[in-house]
Amino acid sequence: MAENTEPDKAKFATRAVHAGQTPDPATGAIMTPVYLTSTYVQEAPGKHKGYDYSRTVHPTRLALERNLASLEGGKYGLCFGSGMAATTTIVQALNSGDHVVSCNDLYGGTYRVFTKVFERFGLTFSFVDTSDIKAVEKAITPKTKLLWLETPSNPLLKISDIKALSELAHSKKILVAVDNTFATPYLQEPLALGADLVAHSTTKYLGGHSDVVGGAIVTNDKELHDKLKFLQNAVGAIPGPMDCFLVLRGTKTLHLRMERHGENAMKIAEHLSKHKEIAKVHYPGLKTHPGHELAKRQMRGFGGMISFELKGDLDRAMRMITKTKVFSLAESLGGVESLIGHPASMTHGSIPREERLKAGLADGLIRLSVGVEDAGDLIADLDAAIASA
Ligand code: P1T
Repeated sequence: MAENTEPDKAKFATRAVHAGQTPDPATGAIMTPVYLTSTYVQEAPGKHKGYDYSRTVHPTRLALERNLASLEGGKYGLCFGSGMAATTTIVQALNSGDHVVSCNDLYGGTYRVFTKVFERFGLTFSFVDTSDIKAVEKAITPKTKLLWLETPSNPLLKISDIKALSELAHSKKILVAVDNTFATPYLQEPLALGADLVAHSTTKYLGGHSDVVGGAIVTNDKELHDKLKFLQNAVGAIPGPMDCFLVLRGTKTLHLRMERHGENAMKIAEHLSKHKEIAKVHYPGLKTHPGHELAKRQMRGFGGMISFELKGDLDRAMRMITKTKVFSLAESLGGVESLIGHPASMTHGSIPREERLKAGLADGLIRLSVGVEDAGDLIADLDAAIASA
């Protein structure tokens, strides 16, 4: 991009394409090179071009870190080898004895790392419905150091009030981290709403093409950044150069893809909500969704994720998800292609059934990651699968 352009003052679409990236100084290559190098030659000990070792700092990763920071409206970005590595690094900044209040509808792997890994190191977690501010207030103890939010949540698309919860948390000196994977920075900017940290699985919409696993954290707080940057280097859960390149290529079209994901999801949610074989539809774009008004306030659009319950028994739901032809039965989300899944046995299988049911995640719940295909084809595919199940 032209040197006189200030990417961070530019609008989202311009930042998506350009932020963090300059033509390669050696060749003029417009695309950020995939620097396949683990180390850098120094003129004298400690005298180098800013790069000493690739776990610590890497040029392709740095471009992605700057790009994601810009998209989230943050000063500092840090990239990781997976979304779980990003989440883990945030929790690693806490100490044994600290308490975390977390949403109770969240990615199963996040629940698993909190309870099966970090509880062994003396951290404690309370899982509550964070769309209810009073429930959060009640769960806070003098030891609470972090409020962990997913909004919209996975898989029930619950909406939590980032601004109000940040005010509550900050009044008690508690940090707020928002997993913004479902919304993406195009639809929601948690830092502007008061959160301290944004976490991502870049595997999903940021990468956008189901060809990479990655994670990221963005913050405006220098002290927090320094702590997390130390952990990124000390623990070493970094992404490889090719993975960084793929996510960087993905973010260039994030705004375009999110518009289509949202348009398609809205049409499908409306269709399903009128369908006589459907018992329940969870989509924040529907006026009947309890978080609809809040989602309208804190998001630019409602995103591409939907979950629903079919009428009838679990077997019918399990049959239906194997009958689609355009939607593929698979874990993950956020790619250009549509996916269908069964959270209770797939993405959320690591949450005990009792906990799942308490959070409202029914055994028969079906989750859709709506892609960017033709909406009519997607609706016809779902209708045919429901009819044949
Ligand atoms: O898979 P990984 O890149 O490590 O990201 C973990 C993660 C974190 N946060 C949210 C909200 C997520 O949905 C995920 C991963 N989720 C799936 C694989 C899934 O199908 O829900």
